[in-house]
Amino acid sequence: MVMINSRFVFVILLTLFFSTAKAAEFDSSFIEIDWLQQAQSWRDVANPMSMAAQDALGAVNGVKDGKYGFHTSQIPHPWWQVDLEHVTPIARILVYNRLDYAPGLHNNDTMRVLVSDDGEQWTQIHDCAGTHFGGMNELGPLNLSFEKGKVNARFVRLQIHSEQPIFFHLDEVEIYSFDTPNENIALWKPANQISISQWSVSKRSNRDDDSDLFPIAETRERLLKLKN
Ligand SMILES: [Ca+2]
Repeated sequence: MVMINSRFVFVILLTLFFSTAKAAEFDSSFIEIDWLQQAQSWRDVANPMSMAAQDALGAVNGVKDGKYGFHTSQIPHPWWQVDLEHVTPIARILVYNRLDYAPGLHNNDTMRVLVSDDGEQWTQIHDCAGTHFGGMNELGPLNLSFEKGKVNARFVRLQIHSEQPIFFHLDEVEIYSFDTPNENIALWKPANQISISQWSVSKRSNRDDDSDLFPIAETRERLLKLKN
């Protein structure tokens, strides 16, 4: 009789232990998710970024896989641009084409490259003029090199020259300056584009994660330690 009671008590205690552990695990996970969602909403209010700007980051996110990094709607003369944040002596521009969608493979054959100091007055520095370029394939990206002092600009805009509505999509854009010739200075810089499409996707930059507004990464680590 005593044995039965002991086993019974043991089972009850074991059940209570796992129930409590499960509840604690659920609570900490729930709190963490809720906290992160709240922090994200605060950040969105403090630093609103249009969907076009969020989609445009896909061409400066360091991912080169032959797929589209951004995707505009079907529109005449569609453009994409990046803001280098200050006037920069540009040495090279590399443009990686999207390769995974045959009907759109030649959309960028009439692409033009423009630069600006203020984002309003633009100067054309290159015209593909019907010449096809590749990307992460044997053909390789559009590879433009400039003499020192020839191209100094803050903004770089890529634009398809087409009166007919056309989709604009690229894999990635890299820009190198004479100041730091081995560093892609376009990486995670603010970008934008003329419009969005049903294929547009929000991308988040590493810089967003390091926002001073709310230490999301630090808080997440702390909560995970509490949970364990
Ligand atoms: Ca990309």
